[in-house]
Amino acid sequence: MSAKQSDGGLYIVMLSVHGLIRGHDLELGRDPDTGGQVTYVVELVRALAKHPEVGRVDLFTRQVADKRVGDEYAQPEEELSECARIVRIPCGPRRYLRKENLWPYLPVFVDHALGHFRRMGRLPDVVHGHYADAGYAGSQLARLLGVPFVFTGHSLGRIKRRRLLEQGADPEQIDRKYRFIERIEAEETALDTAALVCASTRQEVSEQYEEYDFYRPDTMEVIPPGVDLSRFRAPEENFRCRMEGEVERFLRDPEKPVILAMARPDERKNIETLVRAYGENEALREQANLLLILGNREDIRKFPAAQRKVLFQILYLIDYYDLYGHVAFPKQHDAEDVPNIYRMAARRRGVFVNPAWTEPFGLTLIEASASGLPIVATNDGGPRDIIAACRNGVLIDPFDPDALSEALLEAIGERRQWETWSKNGIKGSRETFSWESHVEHYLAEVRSLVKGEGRRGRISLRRRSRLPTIDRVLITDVDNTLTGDEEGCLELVRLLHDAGDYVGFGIATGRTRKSALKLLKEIGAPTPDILITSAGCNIYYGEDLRPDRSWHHHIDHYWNPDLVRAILDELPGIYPQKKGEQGRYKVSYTLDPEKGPSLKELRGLLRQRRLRVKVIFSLGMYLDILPIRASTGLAIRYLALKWGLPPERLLVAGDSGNDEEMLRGETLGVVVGNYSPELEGLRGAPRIYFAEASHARGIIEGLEHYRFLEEIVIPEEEGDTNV
Ligand code: UDP
Ligand code: LCN
Repeated sequence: MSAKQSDGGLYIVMLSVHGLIRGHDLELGRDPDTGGQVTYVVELVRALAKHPEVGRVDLFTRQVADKRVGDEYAQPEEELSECARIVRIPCGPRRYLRKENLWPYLPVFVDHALGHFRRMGRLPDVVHGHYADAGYAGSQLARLLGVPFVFTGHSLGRIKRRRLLEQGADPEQIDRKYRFIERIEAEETALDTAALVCASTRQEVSEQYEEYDFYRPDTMEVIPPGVDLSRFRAPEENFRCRMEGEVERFLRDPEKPVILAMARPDERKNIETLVRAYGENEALREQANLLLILGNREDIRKFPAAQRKVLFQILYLIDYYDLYGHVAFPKQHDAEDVPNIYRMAARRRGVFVNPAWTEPFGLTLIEASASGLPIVATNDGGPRDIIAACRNGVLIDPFDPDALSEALLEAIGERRQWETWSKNGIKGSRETFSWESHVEHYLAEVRSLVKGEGRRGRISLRRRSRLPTIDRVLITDVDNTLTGDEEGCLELVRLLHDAGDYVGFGIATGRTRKSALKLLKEIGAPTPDILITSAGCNIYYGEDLRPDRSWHHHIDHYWNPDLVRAILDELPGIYPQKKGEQGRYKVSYTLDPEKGPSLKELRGLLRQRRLRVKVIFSLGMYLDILPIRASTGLAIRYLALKWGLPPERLLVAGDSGNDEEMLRGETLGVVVGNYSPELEGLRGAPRIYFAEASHARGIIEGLEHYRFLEEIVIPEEEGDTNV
């Protein structure tokens, strides 16, 4: 194929939420969130955009407006090429936040992304999320839009957590610091949703994803990343560059071979062990200088604690071992210097070292290889595959400083071997790690997904006009939100009635239609304009309760209730609920936890039979199996898309854990005063109002808080002032 299929070609949306992403001079290493993943997504997007089959690639990232970072990170759009761009999506406060603090804002990101598609009038053919945070956001988007989801983990929470625990870390402390619970849960959701998981190494599939409940090796493909060969190449004979002077001022004998390490200042990169090994080995100090490139710094004291700790420790060790004259630790470098730094080290017959505790891939290693620099690297995922493919170095145990020194001495000490490794790296990196071959492999997979899924169950963006007079809707849970205070409920009904036809009344409940309607009648509430039942399985409209058939069509995808029943009916300790509790999209049981299988076993059994379902266990006994795409949160977003209602015209009220998903996001949330403790985590989340009053009076208080029945006012949102 030659000409670009701009309109007809594939439309791919990549999501990479955290860190600082722009189209030029990437600030890699500036902070722990701006490293290999940022290089990877930007290079992948550019490479995909060159392919004739691809019509458009958008890279969605977080919009940041903060005087501590460049203005371009606030720009809503940035062109990367004719058919690729960065789209910056609001996600909570405008200021720059580290990735661990983004969790409460991801639903907001999802709502804004949906708004973007609505404005564009076009849906992507595939959504691809990178890392746990975009894995979660992307799963939500893909489930709702009905398009295939692709996931790349980059680095996995369970593995990092295990490594930290092996080193004696305190579980509670690390869970708090790294937010492992949210991260791992998001990774599980992403794996559950993904039609394709792109791994960078074989080990990632066989040893890392394997630790996850939703491990499905048949969805996983090893597609190693590439290296930009137009930037990284071997040095010419008399090569010199700007950085030479920068480095020479640190060193007594600058022409000695260089041991180069380049990494984000992150404790996982284990640069501390490298400096100790170097400091303690006299032969090494004699034979080589050490060059450390650990991002850029001005005033270390202004860095976040984790980064500060790493940098102070390195400076301390340089002083402790008195490495002055032997170690170069430049304060600044820019993107253009990076290829030159490798070349500078290659010209001095040096070695690149990466002693990280774990390294999912390690782009620096293929950059170094392509520059003709042999490598010494940790015996883990990426380095294993890279050294197997390039035969240009040694693997080491990152916890053994003596082995590290030995390997470094070997790499620089033997001239012939150095030559061989250098040549092998240049050749091997070209043959095995190119973005062009990555893209070919990737598109072969994506093509079959898009073809396989077709347009079945895809959401249509055409706006309907069946809710002609309604321009805002209150959607509330029933049990204990609308019910519990009869008089309050009647007062709310009166208020809505008096407000007129432009305010819609919606219900979202786990109950079936029949039982919800019966209860509404008992408490004197009118038939709702919109009724969402069975935890998001059904949507009905108006007095005559017309079902939304396209929603059914959408969630029907992957749904096979007969097979669910055939599997579960056989098991001990599980008993089907009454007929009235069963629905076309709800298979319900009571489960005796003493006699029956655990939830993990249950999920495993369903997965083995290739079922993609939601398993919900509540009140210690009720077990509901629902279609994977059914949820009240997604049903509400579907309504917003379908009827063209912006999220701020939807006020959502609830009281308990199963309302959490629908409360989050850009809609206006109200948690009534009698809420159950599991909603405590919503405090501080954007657009969530905790009412003082309970039950229906709490809803009334929420309506007043947002002036929902008048001109809607959203109280000032946290963080907007810090621009
Ligand atoms: N990098 C850089 N300057 C630094 C540290 C890293 O430019 O001070 C770049 C490096 O060239 C590579 C990326 O950041 O492109 C790091 O990727 P890698 O996969 O090695 O590690 P990650 O940061 O993803 O853990
Ligand atoms: C994250 C990492 O830690 C690296 O090992 C990878 O190279 C990078 O992401 C890109 O996938």
